Amino acid sequence: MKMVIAIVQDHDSQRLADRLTKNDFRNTKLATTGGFLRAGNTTFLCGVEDQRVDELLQLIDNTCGNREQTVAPVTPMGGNADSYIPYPVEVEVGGATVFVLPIEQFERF
Ligand code: 2BA
Ligand code: 2BA
Repeated sequence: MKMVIAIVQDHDSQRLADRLTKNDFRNTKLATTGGFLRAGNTTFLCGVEDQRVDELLQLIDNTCGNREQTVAPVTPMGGNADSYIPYPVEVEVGGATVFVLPIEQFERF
C-alpha cells in the first residue's frame, strides 16, 4: 500500500474530489497553504493499493495537470500602461505536486 499526497490548486480540488470518489479512491482532503505564495491550496491524502498507484497518478494528472488557458486582457488601472497586453494571452495554469510514500501499517479501528 502507498500513501499518495497530492497538493493541488483550490480551483481543481472539487473536480479531483469528485473523480477520486467516483473511481473508488478513498481520500481525505485538507485545506492547506503554500509556503511560498502564502495562498490557499488543497492537499489530498489517498491511501491506495500498490497496483492502483499508476491509475491514481494518471487521474490526478488528467484532472490537475498543467494546461494552457486563454486569459482575457485586463485594462490597466492607471499607472504604467507600457506592459499592457491588449489581446488574450495563453498562460499555464494548474499543476499538482505529488508525493508517493510507502505505508508500513494500515489499521482501521
Ligand atoms: P469519508 O471518505 O467521508 O468516508 C466515511 C466512511 O464512508 C468510511 O469510513 C467508510 O465506512 C465509508 N466509505 C468511504 N468510501 C467508501 C467507498 N468507496 N465505498 C464504501 N464505503 C465507503 P472509514 O473507512 O472509517 O473512513 C473515515 C475517513 O477516513 C474517511 O472519510 C476518509 O476521510 C479517511 N480515509 C479512509 N480511508 C482512507 C484512505 N484509504 N485514504 C485516505 N483517507 C482515508
Ligand atoms: P509548485 O512547485 O507547483 O508548488 C505548488 C504548491 O505545492 C506549493 O505552493 C506548496 O504548497 C506545494 N509544494 C511544492 N513543492 C513542495 C515540497 N517539496 N514540499 C512540500 N510542499 C510542496 P507554494 O509554496 O505557495 O508555491 C507556489 C509556486 O511558487 C510553486 O509551484 C513554484 O512554481 C513557485 N515557488 C515555490 N517556491 C519557490 C522558490 N523557492 N523559488 C521560486 N519559485 C518558487
